[in-house]
Amino acid sequence: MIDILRADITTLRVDAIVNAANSALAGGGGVDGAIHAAAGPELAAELRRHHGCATGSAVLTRGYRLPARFVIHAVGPVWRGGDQGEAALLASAYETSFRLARDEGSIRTIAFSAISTGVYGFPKPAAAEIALGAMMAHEEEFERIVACLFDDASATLYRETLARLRA
Ligand code: AR6
Repeated sequence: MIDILRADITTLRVDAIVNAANSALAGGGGVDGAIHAAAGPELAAELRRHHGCATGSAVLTRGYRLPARFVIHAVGPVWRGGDQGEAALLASAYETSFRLARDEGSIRTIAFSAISTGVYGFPKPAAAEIALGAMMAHEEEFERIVACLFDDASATLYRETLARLRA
């Protein structure tokens, strides 16, 4: 089941949430900043042991003070006009996140932020297609997959895109 929610991802009671991180895994603004603030300083301490993460990949940590037990820190691409492999890198960030979640073994419910669509500038309609395409491909492996959007316009865009992809 794919659910589209307008919510602050740090409040969701799911097994894992997927963060929009940077390749230094250094924390930052946006959803990353909100997740670090809610999880507490232990999250940054665990991330320091990873020495970064390539664009298009992801790492899994515990959730500490979050309601979610795990955080998957996915690194999406910065949008540079679309001819720098951005679409494939964004798809890879989703695929790696799903693989880490499946390999962990106990994750049945997972919520994704809209990776790369904030300060990284990925056009939202194209990002929605990539995100929802990946979610549909993995739908049977999880009890619940949440697409978590932070504003009403994005939630509407995702609902319309999902309806189109399912048609
Ligand atoms: N819950 C859910 N979604 C949120 C929240 C929240 N609390 N806050 C923001 N969003 P961004 P990026 C949405 O900029 O583009 C950071 O500094 C927001 O509306 O957080 O991948 C990192 O450290 C947007 O649609 O991530 C990186 O350096 C989406 O989250 C860089 O930004 C992603 O926006 C990553 O940029």
